[in-house]
Amino acid sequence: MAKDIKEKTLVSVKERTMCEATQQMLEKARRDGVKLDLDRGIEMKPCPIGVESACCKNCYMGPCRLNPRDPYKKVGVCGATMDTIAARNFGRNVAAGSASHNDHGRHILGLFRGIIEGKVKDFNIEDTIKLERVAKSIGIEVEGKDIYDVGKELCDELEKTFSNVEGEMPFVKRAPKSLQEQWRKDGITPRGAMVEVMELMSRTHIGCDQDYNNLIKQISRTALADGWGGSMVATELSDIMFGTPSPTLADVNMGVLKEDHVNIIVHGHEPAMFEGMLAAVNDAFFIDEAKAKGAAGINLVGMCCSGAEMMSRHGVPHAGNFGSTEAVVVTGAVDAMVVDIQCIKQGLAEVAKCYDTYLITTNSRCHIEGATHIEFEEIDPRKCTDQILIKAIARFGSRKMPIEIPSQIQTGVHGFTHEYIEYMLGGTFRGSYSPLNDNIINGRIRGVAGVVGCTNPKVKQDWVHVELVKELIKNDVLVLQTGCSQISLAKAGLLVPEAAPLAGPGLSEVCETVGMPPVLGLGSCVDNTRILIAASAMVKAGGLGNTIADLPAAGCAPEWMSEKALAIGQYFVMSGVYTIFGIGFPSIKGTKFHDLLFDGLEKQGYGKWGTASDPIDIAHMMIAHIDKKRIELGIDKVRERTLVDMSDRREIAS
Ligand code: SF4
Ligand code: MSK
Repeated sequence: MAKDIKEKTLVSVKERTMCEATQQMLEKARRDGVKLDLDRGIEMKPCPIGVESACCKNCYMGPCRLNPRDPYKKVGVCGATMDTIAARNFGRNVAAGSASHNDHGRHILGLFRGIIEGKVKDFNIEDTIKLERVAKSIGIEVEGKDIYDVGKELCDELEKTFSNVEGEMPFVKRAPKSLQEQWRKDGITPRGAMVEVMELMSRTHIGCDQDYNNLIKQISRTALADGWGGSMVATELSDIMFGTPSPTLADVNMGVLKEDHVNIIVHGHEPAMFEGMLAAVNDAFFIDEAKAKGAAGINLVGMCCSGAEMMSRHGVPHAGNFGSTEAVVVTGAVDAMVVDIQCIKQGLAEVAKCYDTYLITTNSRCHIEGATHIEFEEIDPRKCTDQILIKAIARFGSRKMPIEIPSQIQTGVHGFTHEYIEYMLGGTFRGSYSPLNDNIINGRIRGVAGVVGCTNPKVKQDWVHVELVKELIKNDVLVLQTGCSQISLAKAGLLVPEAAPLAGPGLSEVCETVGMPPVLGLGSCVDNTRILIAASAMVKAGGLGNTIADLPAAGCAPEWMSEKALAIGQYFVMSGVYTIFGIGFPSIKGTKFHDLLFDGLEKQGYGKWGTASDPIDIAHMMIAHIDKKRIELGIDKVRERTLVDMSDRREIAS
């Protein structure tokens, strides 16, 4: 083990994370001489020029560094200005983020096609009602047709999400009409993901598009190709194939590991391999094999976004978010950490080696030096999953590491969807968003916030998420969550109906009446598209304006870190949402490009970006925006409500 940890230089584990289980494992790792991302995060001193995106390495005349404190004093060797450099850097981040989600969506579509064509036998169509609903939403006739014929048409239509070179992506039709028209007028309606990413990369090459006002159009089109394209395809087809989630109780945090079980963690983003593992761990043969090695059984748990998705869909326990993926290995109890794509730290290979854990990569698009690679193929999932089980069971049988499992477990309700919100608030026979809109109009619910995204070791893990959400619900703002943020709040115990008293009087009244938590978990980071659909449904239900930008709503990624997060933020902004990023933002305040993102886009009728680091400040920026929208809608005067107590009730009854 690496013995280079200098106690003097380390800050208290309590400053690195508010997750007690992760604190315990960070302490242990330090004792063991193993360095985790949470400590690497404080040691790394980021380049101050890079932080504000004032450098360019798009050609070898550079790299060119401009002065962030005096951004217009210098230009690059080619003459590129600060605005061009920042816009190109931002654009390339968005291209990578959008490419990641579209790559994910394209693989999900490939699996769906395999099922429809009968080539993939081990997966199925679980939700035929949703298949028909999604098909109808993009104009496919379903009446009287065989479900596989509808599926074939849906495949062919959704293929255009990726391969179109002209026209519009199919799911653009699901956005509010006025927003579609605005995109068309501004020339930013996404055509196909491949062409959008290709054009953005081409336009950001040296000597091409050097006007940030023109670049932002292709940046926006590429981001919209993520939210209304690949991500939405991934979410909708995953629901169709594996089942649309509905609220379910699930356990979160490292206490879900079991010392007397073979523990297998799945971490990443695409659900197919995890679904394959779920089937394999229930095979009596492997359960007997595990028992023969002295285990009480096999314990399959998730982490990060794969985990959030499987928890929503099947109630599979979840061991923690992005900030805990290395820490969990320090328990010594993880027999195999199985990964597919995205947000998998290379540092895991070293930590896994230190604790004698198998780190197993399964996807041809994501190998890690030092990890064992066992390729997962949807056409024959057991070939991969059985080998994983054999290795994990063998590791259990020869465990050498001392085991220390933190005791923390929080049970919460997960698995909300835009469909379930409609049913929950509208009822079985009148499912609609009108009751939600009514509660916003009458002021019981002040507005809706999406709080989503990663954790980032630049700051204390989970803290901004938790404090921000507490402040929002206290002020009657209903919070929708996805991704690693949802896990932060689950660990803090807010994803339960019993958290309703933490909300303000109006929101808490709605939660008590419906029996729902004030914080609704909607799944993984691709599932942010559920928020887009919910927002579109709110517009369609009426009373809250004509487009998403009119809604009393706002979004935040308090601890963002990935390029995917930037693509998500930009598609929310271009869908009409005020979107705040915590930690910081890669542009310089006062420059023209920064002003365009943080003000100009709103003046064009879209949303806008914001940034702040203090959770209470962020909450009140979001609330101020929600209140501004309430005034614009003319619903700022909260209707006088008579609160009826028990003595009133007796009087009424007598
Ligand atoms: Fe420098 Fe221009 Fe080359 Fe960028 S593209 S590295 S600014 S010369
Ligand atoms: S995994 S993108 S750390 S949410 Fe989706 Fe979590 Fe952010 Fe990755």
